Amino acid sequence: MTASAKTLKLLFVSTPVGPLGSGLGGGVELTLYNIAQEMIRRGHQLQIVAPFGSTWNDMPLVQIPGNLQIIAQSQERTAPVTMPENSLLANMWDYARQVQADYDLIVNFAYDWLPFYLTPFFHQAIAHLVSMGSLSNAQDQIIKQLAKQFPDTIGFHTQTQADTFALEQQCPILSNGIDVSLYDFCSQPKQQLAWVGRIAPEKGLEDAVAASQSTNIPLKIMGKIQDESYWQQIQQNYPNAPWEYLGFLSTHEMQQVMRECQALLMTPRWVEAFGNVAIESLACGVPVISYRRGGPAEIIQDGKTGFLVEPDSVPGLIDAIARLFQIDRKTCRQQAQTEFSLLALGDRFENWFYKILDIHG
Ligand code: HBI
Repeated sequence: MTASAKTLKLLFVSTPVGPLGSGLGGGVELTLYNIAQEMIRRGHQLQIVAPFGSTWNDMPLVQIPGNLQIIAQSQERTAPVTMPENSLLANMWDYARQVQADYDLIVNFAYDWLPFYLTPFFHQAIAHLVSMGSLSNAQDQIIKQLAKQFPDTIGFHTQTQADTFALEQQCPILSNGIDVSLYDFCSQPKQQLAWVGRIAPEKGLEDAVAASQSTNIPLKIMGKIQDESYWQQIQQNYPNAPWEYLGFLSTHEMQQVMRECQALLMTPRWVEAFGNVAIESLACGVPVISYRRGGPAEIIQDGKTGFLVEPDSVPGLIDAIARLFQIDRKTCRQQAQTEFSLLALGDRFENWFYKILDIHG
């Protein structure tokens, strides 16, 4: 450890939509876990403020009770900020307020109004990792307001995602990363496709099922069912599609299925902030076929590590599936290893933290 690269005392405050390990937190759960793991490996001290019932027993958690926050993507753009009684979000941030003097930096992983609003009331620095694109006017406004005061403290995953907030300031773009060693390369896939993600309208699963029905290539579906009626509707609309739902799997189990697929299909209806599943797929050597929308459009090297398709075009997906022979699966794995490793992720986040604290690494 060089003299200037200081050991930090970090307090990570989780997303309040579900216990860590439940899958309800979507991509931000994996992001939080990976950054925490890498900061600990680098010798920083870390505490994670997590919802009660979190199951990450290999991480330093403080579990806070309270009622979950409504997921932001189910709200209207003009929806007012809502707080349930005995709000978990409020309880987590009251804890953070009480212990803030014990830490050099607090890092917020919630896509909620409160932590952004509270920032000027804290005497400790707070970094915000914005985990989704623009969804509501109230959230846009509070992010805009904070970006004016502390532009270095608002981090995004991709420029496309940051652009949805139309900020005047240029804020840090952090990409994302995974522990590539957890994903096993496979050179000879089976005749099957993968779709991985929260089963909810913004993820556009129906298009992947439609493509599976048209090509008659089996589709392995993995992820948390967040919207049951949406899932039921898909099953009714595509009764003959050869899909199989495998549930919400651990990273190890998911990659065991993913790696044997010809491709991952990504069908986002919204501007996906990043798309963790895209780099998980690349790590397995699996090309990604995705709508040219949001994070995946900045990750996939069109024609080299997958294909970018006209948004919402099922024929586009089918055409890309027919061209998969053009992709060298080893190139996919290599991109994950160079751009999206834990080392690359850790450098980006550590440099962000040092910059906020004005420590020159
Ligand atoms: N909704 N209100 C709210 N707060 C969050 O932190 C949140 C969310 N919806 C989804 C979500 N976080 C994560 O799944 C994404 O950030 C990836």
